[in-house]
Amino acid sequence: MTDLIADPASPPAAPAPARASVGEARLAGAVAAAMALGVGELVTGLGASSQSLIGSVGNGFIRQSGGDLARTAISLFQTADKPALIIGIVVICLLIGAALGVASRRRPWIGAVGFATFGLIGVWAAASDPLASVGRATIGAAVAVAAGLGTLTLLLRLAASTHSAAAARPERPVNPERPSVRDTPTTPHASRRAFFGWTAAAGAFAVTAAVAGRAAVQGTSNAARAAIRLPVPTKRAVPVGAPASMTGPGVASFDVDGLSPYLVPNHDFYRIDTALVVPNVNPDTWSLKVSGMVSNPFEITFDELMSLPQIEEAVTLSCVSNEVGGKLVGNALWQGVPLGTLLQHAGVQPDASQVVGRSVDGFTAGFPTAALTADRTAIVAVGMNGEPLPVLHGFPARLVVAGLYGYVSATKWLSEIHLTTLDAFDGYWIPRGWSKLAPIKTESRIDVPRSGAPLQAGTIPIAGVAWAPGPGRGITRVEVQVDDGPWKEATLGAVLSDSTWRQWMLAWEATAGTHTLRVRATDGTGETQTGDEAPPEPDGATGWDSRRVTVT
Ligand SMILES: Nc1nc2c(c(=O)[nH]1)N[C@H]1C(S)=C(S)[C@@H](COP(=O)(O)O)O[C@H]1N2
Ligand SMILES: [Mo]
Repeated sequence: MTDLIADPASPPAAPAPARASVGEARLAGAVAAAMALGVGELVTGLGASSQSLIGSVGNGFIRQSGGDLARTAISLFQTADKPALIIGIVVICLLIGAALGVASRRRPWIGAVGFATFGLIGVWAAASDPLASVGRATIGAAVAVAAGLGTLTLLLRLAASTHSAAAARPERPVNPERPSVRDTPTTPHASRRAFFGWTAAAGAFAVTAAVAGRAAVQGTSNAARAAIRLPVPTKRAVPVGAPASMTGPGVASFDVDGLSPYLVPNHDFYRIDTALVVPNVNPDTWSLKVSGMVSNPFEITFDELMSLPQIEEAVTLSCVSNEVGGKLVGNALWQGVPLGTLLQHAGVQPDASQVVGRSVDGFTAGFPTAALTADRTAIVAVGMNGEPLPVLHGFPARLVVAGLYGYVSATKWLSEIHLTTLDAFDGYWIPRGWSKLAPIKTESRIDVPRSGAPLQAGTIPIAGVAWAPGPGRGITRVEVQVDDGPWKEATLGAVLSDSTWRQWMLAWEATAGTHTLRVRATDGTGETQTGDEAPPEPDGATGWDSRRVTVT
């Protein structure tokens, strides 16, 4: 029986090691994940890599879900959706971090494996992201993993020391007359404070690192952009003595409140692209290749491109996913080198039938060489409305081809112009269900009266824009119908070329009641816009824009 009695000389069973509570471990893990993300942004940003790890992961994510995105509109990744996706990725990372923190309380190796996996996913995503450099991503991921794991280990230890201090408390001598003695760093109160203090500091550092990393990247292209002076074009889009509505962005031909200006200011211009993180291109290291089925493939620097004669033209750009009455269309002055100049220099082989623009981010858009007739404006643009291209609109250079939807022609952040055949290559959106040939359809839109606006009987302007950009097209007639009345011809604004939209206006003698307004346009070939309704997919929406208004 004696052997059942503990030998008083043997050491007592070791007490369970003090651990962070589940809540503390969760917090520590989330902050450690934030630290990894923030440091990753900082390292990739200081490396002046134009892609961040988070951006690469997001792009990889989009690629992986490509099948599902096939059925969604090109407008899916409009400006508003991008922050949502980035925030989603960050939140998921923080949640996984929190779970890793909890698991690491007992098994620290789980945290190590988890963070290393994070890093590998970042490198894997970068490897298939044309914007990212795998070398920089690897360094960034390694430093990020180290920072994340280090943060997790330190915070878990700090939290654990809280509890060991708590456990130790009853044994510690307490001097009731001098309670402040307990306020040493090993007391539970102080070490809890230390834990939360360090947690907050780590979180703040992580956010600062991320912001600084992105700012470093954007600073490079913003500074380069600010230093650019556009050369005087050999041909200006705005003739001397042109009406005020054409000489600058933001002005309309008709004095109607709410009517779209003839030239849309850059900051109001619609933006569509697949880029989760906008490519920040440094023009000093950027170059443009002309390659493929050409007799003289070549590559030019930004300075060389800028030294070639430039033209300026007004061209209306439209997105194929624009719904009838939608806002994914705009008109601007584009300045740059005619695409023909570069193609002539390259010597396009007679068998080539497709021009493919490739972006630094891997996006591609292709259209038939046959579209490049002498009367079609096609520019490698470096300027928009008199300024260097905004970063969002393709800095330092993009393609603008009059009359073709953006997804087949208007490659932003252009890096290569590749000549091939129509059969040999499909641009980005083609396998995703969109038409290979995509001329912009004749469309018209009512801007005013706005729906829901209070209207009073009397003369009310109905006004908007209509477009059928392209050689031999342009808008020649716009008609408005009120209820089931006759189609009435609207007055047309002036245009700079057949490549732009046209403002229109009709003074309506409105009577009290609810009315339906409709608009339709006719292009330069005499063809009137169809009233048959079709969705944007696969080659552009059709139908008449209409609006119900109530007049009192
Ligand atoms: N690199 C790149 N260029 C791109 C795209 C893109 O996703 N990536 N989208 C195209 C589409 S679908 C349209 S409608 C136009 C829009 O140009 P904007 O954003 O300047 O209006 O850009 C085109 N160029
Ligand atoms: Mo588009």
